[in-house]
Amino acid sequence: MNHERSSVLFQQAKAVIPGGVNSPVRAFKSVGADPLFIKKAAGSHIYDEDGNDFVDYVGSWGPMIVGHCHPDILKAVQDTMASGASFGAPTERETILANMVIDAVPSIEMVRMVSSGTEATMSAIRLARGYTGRDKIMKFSGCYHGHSDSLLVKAGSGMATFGVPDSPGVPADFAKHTLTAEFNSLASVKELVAGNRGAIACIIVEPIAGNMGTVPPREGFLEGLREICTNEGIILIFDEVMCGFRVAYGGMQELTGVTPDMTTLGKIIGGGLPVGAFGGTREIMEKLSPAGGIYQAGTLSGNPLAMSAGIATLNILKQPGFYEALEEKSRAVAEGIAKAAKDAGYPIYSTRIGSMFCAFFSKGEVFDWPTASQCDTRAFARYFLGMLDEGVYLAPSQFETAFVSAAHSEADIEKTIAAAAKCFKMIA
Ligand code: HOZ
Repeated sequence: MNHERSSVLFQQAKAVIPGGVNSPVRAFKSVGADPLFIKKAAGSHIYDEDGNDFVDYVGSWGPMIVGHCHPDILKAVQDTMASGASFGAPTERETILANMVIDAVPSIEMVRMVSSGTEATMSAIRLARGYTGRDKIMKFSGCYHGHSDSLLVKAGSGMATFGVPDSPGVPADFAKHTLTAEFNSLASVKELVAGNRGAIACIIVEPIAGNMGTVPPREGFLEGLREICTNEGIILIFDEVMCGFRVAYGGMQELTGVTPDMTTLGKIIGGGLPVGAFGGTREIMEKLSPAGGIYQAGTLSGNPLAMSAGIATLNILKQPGFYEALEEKSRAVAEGIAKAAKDAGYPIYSTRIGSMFCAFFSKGEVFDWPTASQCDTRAFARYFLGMLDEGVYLAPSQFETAFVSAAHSEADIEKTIAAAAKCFKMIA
């Protein structure tokens, strides 16, 4: 496969953009290759600058649940653009999307729109601290909640990919307020709570960890967190930036019946445009400025284009049978890849919830960061490059999630499974 033009563009980018990319995992560094520069996308396919065509399982890292360039979203954005891209003043669309989010997500009675998932989690943490009057927060190793100082401690995603769980530049005085437990271990949470009684403002968790691969919660884990938080006056925050509107219309909280106090969202609710949101009970949310005293603001918050794309996307997701059809496709592709590995004599550990899945290059179960970090990342890199050669575009890291969209066809899925069979035979 020819990558000549991508290589030239990468060299040019490296001269003016650190590492040649505007977000680290995109650089393909951990799989020992140069990134592809993308020219366009349509439905379930993306096309690079050399004219290569790929079945896409990155989906812009989650937002593209209905596929690229869906006509309803295109029209909504074009119509909105014609009346102005941004005003820095309220618009009706913000209330429409807020109401759709409130109707969908069990924990949300009020919501504030922002421009990214990082902003959403950062602001949710500030609100939890301001509301409780406590400084400490708890997160889980391998979970990633964006790149704000408090949350960049033992983080997943790019941090896990590059093996640098803590970043220089985060003052130790900030990081000391972040306690880190193990995902799926209530014992580790209880121990930290016992040692910090009355000092913890919130526990923030990805209810499906999606930034150390895809790691579902074990039975009772989220329920246990709910109970601990209720008993200890700790705010429970579900970071559903990735799984919100993805695993079900009401996200993981709808699927599990566990309702947090606050929720962060992003990705899908912006239909591919920059967006984030955080919401929760009326009592907590009304502490936010200008209703209350806890400050948070943004020039492009509630941006008209992002709101329109979000409304159009949610209207598609609400159509009867949407999630059932997506579930069927996702099951077929994840199970097909796992079977291809087994048939090749190279069994993997396969996880999936809804349209989020991961092929862990591990012989044993993966249920937290210590088990995820044992994966054979070199073998993954060979698999990734092989799949790319076969026309399948996966996230360039073992520690990311694959996303299926409604646009993936039977032919896409067959092609993916055939490619996987070939790649696993090569690795075995
Ligand atoms: N943090 C994102 C993956 N979990 C990567 C975002 C990007 O590179 O666009």
